[in-house]
Amino acid sequence: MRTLNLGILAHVDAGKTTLSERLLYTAGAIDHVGSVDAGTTQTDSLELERERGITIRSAVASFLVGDLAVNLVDTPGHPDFIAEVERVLAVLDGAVLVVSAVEGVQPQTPLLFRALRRLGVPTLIFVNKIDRAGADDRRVVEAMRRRLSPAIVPMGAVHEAGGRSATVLPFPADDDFHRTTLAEVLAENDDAIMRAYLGDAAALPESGLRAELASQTRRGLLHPVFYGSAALGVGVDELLAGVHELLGEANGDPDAPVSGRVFKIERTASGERVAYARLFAGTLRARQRVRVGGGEEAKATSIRVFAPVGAPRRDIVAAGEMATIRGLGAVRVGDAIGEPPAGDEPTARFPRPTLEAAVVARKPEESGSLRAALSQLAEQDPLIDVRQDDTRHEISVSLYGEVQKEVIQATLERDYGIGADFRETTVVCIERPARIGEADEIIRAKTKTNITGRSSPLSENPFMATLGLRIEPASPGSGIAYRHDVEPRLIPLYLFKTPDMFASQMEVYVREALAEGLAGWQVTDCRVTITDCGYASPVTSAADYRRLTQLVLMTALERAGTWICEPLSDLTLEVPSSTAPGVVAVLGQLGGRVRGQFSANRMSTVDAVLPVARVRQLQNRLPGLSMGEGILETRFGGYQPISSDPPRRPRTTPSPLDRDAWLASLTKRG
Ligand SMILES: Nc1nc2c(ncn2[C@@H]2O[C@H](COP(=O)(O)OP(=O)(O)OP(=O)(O)O)[C@@H](O)[C@H]2O)c(=O)[nH]1
Ligand SMILES: [Mg+2]
Repeated sequence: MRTLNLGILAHVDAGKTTLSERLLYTAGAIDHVGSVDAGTTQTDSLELERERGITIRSAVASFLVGDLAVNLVDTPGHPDFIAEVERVLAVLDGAVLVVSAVEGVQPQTPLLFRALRRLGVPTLIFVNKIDRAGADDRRVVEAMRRRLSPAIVPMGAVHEAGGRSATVLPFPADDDFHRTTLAEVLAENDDAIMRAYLGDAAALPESGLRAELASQTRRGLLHPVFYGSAALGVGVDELLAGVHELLGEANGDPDAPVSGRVFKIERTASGERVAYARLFAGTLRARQRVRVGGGEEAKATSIRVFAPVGAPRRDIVAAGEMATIRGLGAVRVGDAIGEPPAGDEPTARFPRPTLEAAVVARKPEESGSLRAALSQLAEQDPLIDVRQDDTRHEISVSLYGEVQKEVIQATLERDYGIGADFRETTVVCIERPARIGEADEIIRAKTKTNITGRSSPLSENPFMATLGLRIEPASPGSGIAYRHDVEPRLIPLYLFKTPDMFASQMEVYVREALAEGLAGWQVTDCRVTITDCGYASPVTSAADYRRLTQLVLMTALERAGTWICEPLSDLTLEVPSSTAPGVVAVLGQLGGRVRGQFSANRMSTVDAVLPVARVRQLQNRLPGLSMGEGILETRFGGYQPISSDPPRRPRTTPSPLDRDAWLASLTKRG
């Protein structure tokens, strides 16, 4: 059977879960419609989701439309749970981006749309909530053309928007307006249509336009727009037909070697890990052994394939399908199953968390279990970074925001029986090298004089290899770039097989070494070059290179110096115009910078940048400043150097710059 793995994505509260429920109902997979507000939907199944009426984890449900089995993945929209969406994006064949007809394009909308484009996922748009007061489909389409893409094509017209009698009429095949819009957008990517369009638009055959619409939608070049009300079930039939007609299906060779990806991990009551995976190639049977995450093999003890209701239960998953798999040992979210899927690991490149907070068990004797529980949560969510510092042994977790913090706290309490409190939330800074720094360690020799002309401590190189490294600043947001500049004969091929394998292993070591910089923050936006290399076969081991990378890179970094940079929020404020001067003044006091301001209908919109650390303060003061009418939207806005008294973060391991303590800790850790 043909399968389509379909993601439902949107800004928080646009109606993804309500739409998912309606699609399941309309397709006949469930016989009554649950509601988010009553906590009775299929996809919001966690107790916390039902209580809060908000999606926290992605969830899969299947239905059949025509001959197409659809695995629908409902995702969370709240920015605190963006990590969950990132993983799902890697396993989709198509997506429906939901946009509210009242709120229109919201901050997460362009972010998600761009990620879908980058990953080439064919995307339909559903303009939801046409029944709500204030719904305005035309305004929303204009905003989408401006902020998402001009390549969108409305597939129908809304009548009586803004009330319970709102309906949608699909454009008939011979509707001139629709044909012209469609031909115009299609012509952008198709010369034949362009010629026909310029000559005589009426000469374009309807069937040809429709086929080209499907073809361009599948290639991600164009986005058909459907309208409706998920709550009332209006327009959902048309959307379902669009999914069937316009989106492609999964393809992949079931006879090829197994290749898949894990996009979600759940734990059973007894603590067993259940991996949600999508297969791109091959066929995996229960009790078959398969490589997990590029490492060891594990036996898939049981497999449950996602399939529409009524389909026989199968324990064999084939290319294109999704399944839950048990028995895969220490499997983590994002792991490859079998061969890594072709191409690089797809990442949506969403911003990393910019906040963190220490977590303390209310009963000191539960500190150990708290750490274990948090590590389990981090397995399910690789963007939750759990760390424990080396001196105070305090546990902290990285966070996207307060809602995520509350959810972690409630999960610890309910699922693990651990009462825990979060200390104050602080920001996660980064370090950027300030200048170029170089260092090296020569095998069994005194260290050389470095480029700054000062000599290094004359201590013996404790490792059996030579390594020289240079670190230099690179443009903001560029991450860590790595290259090597050494002759192949200096590379220990008996350890790494090929120069490329040496390079990729060294890159892993470099990233590891840059996890904590001079002030304890992640070092980034830099270029690292290997300038020297040497070994003594057969005593030199890979571990020598790993340790030397830590030592040499930190020494080079110390010479370069670092800028400690704090995260910024780009924000949009909407306030009554009479209160705007007061709001702008407070923005200034908080260290913000206004980038633009305009007023219309007695409301002012202010675009500004503010350090993430001050956003809470602004949020707290906004109601008082704006007569309770202010609306604040924030997005990640990059980093800026902190000029005075930048914060330091306690390290999780001794610094290689404190050579004796560091070497002692290596012996202790083995
Ligand atoms: N009037 C109206 N309300 C809707 C419609 N669709 C959803 N809602 C309401 O909007 C609210 C949010 O709906 P959800 O389906 O939970 O939205 P969501 O996008 O899944 O939200 P998150 O998963 O938390 O991001 C709920 O109160 C729904 O009842 C609609 O078509 N019309
Ligand atoms: Mg939801």
